[in-house]
Amino acid sequence: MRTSLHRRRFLGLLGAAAGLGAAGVLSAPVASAAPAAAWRSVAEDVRKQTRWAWRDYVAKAFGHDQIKPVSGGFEEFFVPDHPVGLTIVEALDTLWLLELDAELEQGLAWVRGHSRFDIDAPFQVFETNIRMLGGLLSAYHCTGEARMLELAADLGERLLPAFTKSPSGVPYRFVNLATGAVSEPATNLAETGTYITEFGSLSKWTGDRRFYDAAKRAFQVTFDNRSPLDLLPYAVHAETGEWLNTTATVGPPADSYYEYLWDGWRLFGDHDLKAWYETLVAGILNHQSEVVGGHLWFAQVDAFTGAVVNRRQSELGSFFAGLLAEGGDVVEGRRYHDSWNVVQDRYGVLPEGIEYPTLAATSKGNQLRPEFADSAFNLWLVTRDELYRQRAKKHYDEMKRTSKVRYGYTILDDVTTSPPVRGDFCPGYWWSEQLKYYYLIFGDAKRFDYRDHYLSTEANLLKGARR
Ligand code: IFL
Repeated sequence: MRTSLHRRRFLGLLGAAAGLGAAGVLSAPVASAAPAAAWRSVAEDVRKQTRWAWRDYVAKAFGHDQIKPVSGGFEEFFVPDHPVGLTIVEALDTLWLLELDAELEQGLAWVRGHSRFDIDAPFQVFETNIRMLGGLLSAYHCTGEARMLELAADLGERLLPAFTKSPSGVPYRFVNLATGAVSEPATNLAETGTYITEFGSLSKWTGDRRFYDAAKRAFQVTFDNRSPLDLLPYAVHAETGEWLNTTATVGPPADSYYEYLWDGWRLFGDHDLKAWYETLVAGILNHQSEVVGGHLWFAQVDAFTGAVVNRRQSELGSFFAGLLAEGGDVVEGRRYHDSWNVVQDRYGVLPEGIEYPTLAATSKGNQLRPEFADSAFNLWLVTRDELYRQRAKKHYDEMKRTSKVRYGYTILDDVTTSPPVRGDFCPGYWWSEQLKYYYLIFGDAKRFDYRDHYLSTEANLLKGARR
């Protein structure tokens, strides 16, 4: 835990502005519980929606990375003309958890027959890791099928040059999967530090330490370069390890860097990662938090002076509420989720970006985002407060109301109009994230260990499958 000085200062700020008791405990009553059967029927509905959307994906876009659910077309995610079955790989552990076993077998059969990674094109290392490597590893964890681990090991090997060819150990953004050629050294925190759980699982399951060590080194380089305020700017150069800007944010492109410090500790018991998480989150709570209109937000600040750079908040930042709670800062996590809940109440579907003093939307679309449901799920796991199920239910209902189209679920281009303006695209993460969070929070999934589990930033299940 961070020092009591940090904690007292922060709670003092919250208590004064937001009516917290002396112990820093929220005074709002815990919402009353709906009968378990009512929640189970919502979970069953999630399962029905998943099966329905999967059938349309198979009919219209099977093997392609992502379906265009309005037109019934498709598009690739990593490289044009090089599908890697992204939606299938993202969906595998969700299908397993939801006990959609016929659909799971369809997906596994495609992967067995078609997945190969000797592709002569640059792939984004971060996205390939969290989506493809994580998807294959979670499929292995859930099904025990050795082929999934073989494919993961092959892919991990092809990603490794991004780390080993970098003089500093901070990974390049792109690597050619066939040749190992690296490119784009100007990178950011998320693309530097979102590897330890996938690479670490690969190390654990193959006995090859190189993956874990590469992921940890990238953390070490950036942590050692922290500012005197214990903050990290978000832009970094892979070859030198030097900062390319001075702005600190908890949103993109930094977000999952913090998540993976905590997760690396949780999954592998690495005390360095825990200490680094606590140091940096103390810096964030001390220098980035502010209460505006009774609501807790995290400003973007200059990492060296603490001066506020702007008061914009990305929807992706809402994941931080759940992370804070997981890391022991439950009061702050709850408070931050309350802030985002005000945005959900205002817009129905969260806009991609807001200016938090006014809650005005600065980016009006919504790319079918999971973060609010993700943090509701994590807060529910930590507190078991029904409030978070109710917020997740509203998220689910709003998604059904606004995003359900002929062949599945689509992104929205503008959530501020009524009805919202729809796009024509379903991101791969929807299959891995929302469907899983909803099912697990509403149901009592018998294949999921609610007490001891790990879901990655992409919600890939790397621990806690009950086979
Ligand atoms: O890929 C998803 C994942 O949750 C992440 N960043 C953004 C995506 C979802 O919004 O880490």
